[in-house]
Amino acid sequence: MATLLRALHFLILLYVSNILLSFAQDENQFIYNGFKQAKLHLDGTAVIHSNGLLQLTNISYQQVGRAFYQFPIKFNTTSPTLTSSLSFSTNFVFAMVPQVQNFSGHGIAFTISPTRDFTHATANKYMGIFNSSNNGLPGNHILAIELDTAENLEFGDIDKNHVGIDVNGMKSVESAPARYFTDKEGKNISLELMSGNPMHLWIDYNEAEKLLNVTLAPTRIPKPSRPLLSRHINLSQILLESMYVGFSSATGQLASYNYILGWSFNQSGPSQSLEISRLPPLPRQGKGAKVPGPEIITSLIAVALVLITVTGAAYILRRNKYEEIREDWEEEYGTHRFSYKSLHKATKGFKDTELLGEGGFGKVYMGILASSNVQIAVKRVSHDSKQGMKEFVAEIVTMGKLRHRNLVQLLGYCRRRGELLLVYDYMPNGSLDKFLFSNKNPNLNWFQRFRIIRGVAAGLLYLHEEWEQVVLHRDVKASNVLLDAELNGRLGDFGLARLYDHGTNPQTTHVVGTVGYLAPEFSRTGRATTCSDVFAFGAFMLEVACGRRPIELQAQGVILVDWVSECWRREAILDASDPRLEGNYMVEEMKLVLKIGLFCSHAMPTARPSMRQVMQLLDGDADLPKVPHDSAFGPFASSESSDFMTFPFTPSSAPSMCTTDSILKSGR
Ligand SMILES: *[C@@H]1O[C@H](CO)[C@@H](O)[C@H](O)[C@H]1NC(C)=O
Ligand SMILES: *[C@@H]1O[C@H](CO)[C@@H](O)[C@H](O)[C@H]1NC(C)=O
Ligand SMILES: *[C@@H]1O[C@H](CO)[C@@H](O)[C@H](O)[C@H]1NC(C)=O
Ligand SMILES: *[C@@H]1O[C@H](CO)[C@@H](O)[C@H](O)[C@H]1NC(C)=O
Ligand SMILES: CC(=O)N[C@H]1CO[C@H](CO)[C@@H](O)[C@@H]1O
Repeated sequence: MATLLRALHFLILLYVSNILLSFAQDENQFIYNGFKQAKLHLDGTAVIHSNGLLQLTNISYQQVGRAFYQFPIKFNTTSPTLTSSLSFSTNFVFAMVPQVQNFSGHGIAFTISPTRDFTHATANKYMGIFNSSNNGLPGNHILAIELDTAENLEFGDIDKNHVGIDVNGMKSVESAPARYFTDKEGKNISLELMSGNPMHLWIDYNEAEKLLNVTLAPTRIPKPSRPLLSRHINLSQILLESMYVGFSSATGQLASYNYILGWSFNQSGPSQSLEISRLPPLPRQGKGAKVPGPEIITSLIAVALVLITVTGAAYILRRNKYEEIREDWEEEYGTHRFSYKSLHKATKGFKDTELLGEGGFGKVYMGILASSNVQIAVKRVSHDSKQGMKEFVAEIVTMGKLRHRNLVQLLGYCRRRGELLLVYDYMPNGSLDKFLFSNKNPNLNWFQRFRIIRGVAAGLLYLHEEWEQVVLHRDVKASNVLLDAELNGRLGDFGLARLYDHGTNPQTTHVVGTVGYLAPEFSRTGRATTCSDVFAFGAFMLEVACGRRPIELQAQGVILVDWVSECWRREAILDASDPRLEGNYMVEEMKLVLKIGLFCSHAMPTARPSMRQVMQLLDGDADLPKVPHDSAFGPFASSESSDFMTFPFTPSSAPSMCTTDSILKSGR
């Protein structure tokens, strides 16, 4: 009897709560913890899975998926009898799972629009809400909050991981890189929208303040106290009386699975909080297919049991092959982490035929990522010590953020026992030294060489001065300069030398670098600075101009700097130029390069120019100082041999500064 009563009690409760639920879902307030019975209008690639997960896009290219609340919402009414206002508050949980790490679709836009009919809108960068002819027109009456994972320079995008407020077009009126503020730590923490992890977004507009706030956070923490974006905006000029609210998401040349897990909306007060634990789970990564029905599941389980037994044995045998190390602290680096399996596949199992070369740090293989056909170069670096790995990986991720036309882009990494794999953009024309010193490749003409020197100088200047932290290269040399399809010079391997600083005993000075490029003070102290990079850059310039290595061991140890300064002293500096150019060069440029090369090779670190000065000299924005022909240059020139010149470029009151890198000190 008691059981019966309890059951009845339960049924009544269920009934009442259902009534309350449907009551709550009136037209200007609703909450969906999963979309099982949601009143949504879907179009394009959008589907609702049987577990209630709303999927906007799959990985097909150039597609749009949209989901809008079925009923229009009253916003901007002039009728005094209606209380509808412009204020609204909404929050939702979304997830974007890339098809391939680092490569994504165009993101998701929360959209308020006068119509649900977007037949004329296009995919790709217009996110399924605008097209090339109506983008930016005030007649659109559209407000969108974009979670943008592609960088479109024409829309002034700041990066490929930002949140923006869009009014009537894709050019955001305000945007910020994805991040959230923690009160506990009192700082902003970056988020990777395309990490595949669920994230929470709140959008609040208050009519009285005319303030639109957008707040982002991971789902495990409550709403941060400070919004990511806070913008004064007069919505009465944008929103019409009857508006639809919903989501639009688009793919382009690259795609991702974009999901909404739950959504809450309210026009009269703050939107209700979602119950994170009740939200539908995401499918296992990469599996976007619908969940099959129960009959199929039963037979699948039977088949699976057999398969598990059979493959179990095979798996154990194969496990070693793809084994890798992952630790908890790596989780935040989601998209920078490549699986060993994908790299193994891309390089055909690190086959010798895919070997591009072998550098000081390990072998480099060429590969093609199976899922995206993107060409990559994979460097296998052996690394035994566990100590310092965390800092090093943090640095790799930081290096991945460095972006410059003249740097080889680092895409990500993977770790295994005893080795580290670094994934870079593939450079079709290989390294510069192959062109300079092999007879197989066509020789580079002076125009190409000068452009490469200028490019590498720009890349190094970016590392030293233009990025937010000082990054030292530590191993500038011709074999670390790679050539892209247009034969632009790009610096590779930046910062890698630090790997050997971590985990080694700080007492033993462990000199990493290449003989002939090492600044004298660095050989003595083992301390790298911007000045020691400039020294190596000088050796590199001379190498390119003269077509000779900095130290030629065959020719009885000829030291290139000494030889060039010898030519300089004889007032015949052009004698040092590469004979293979056969005199086909701009005399002024050749002289300039050789002289700057000498200045950079000065024995005294602060007497060398900075990379900014080098750049100004190369661009003709500054003139070379007049220096007597008997000046002492080169790492072995002693200060007594003649009047010791400091680089007269800087006023003597402000000598060049030698800075060491700050990457570790200031954290990520
Ligand atoms: C863009 O969309 C508008 C409707 O908003 C439509 O009239 C126009 O033809 C479309 N233009 C293109 C190029 O598709
Ligand atoms: C928006 O954020 C500001 C600053 O934190 C706050 O003062 C304001 O009340 C917020 N407005 C809404 C509608 O949440
Ligand atoms: C954190 O981000 C907010 C909003 O993007 C910005 O206004 C603020 O200056 C940042 N605070 C810190 C400490 O970086
Ligand atoms: C906002 O726009 C409406 C309509 O154009 C105008 O009447 C109102 O004065 C504006 N409010 C502010 C604060 O600019
Ligand atoms: C000089 C040279 O080898 N250039 C090649 C650089 O790479 C592009 C793209 O692979 C080739 O088309 C060029 O021939």
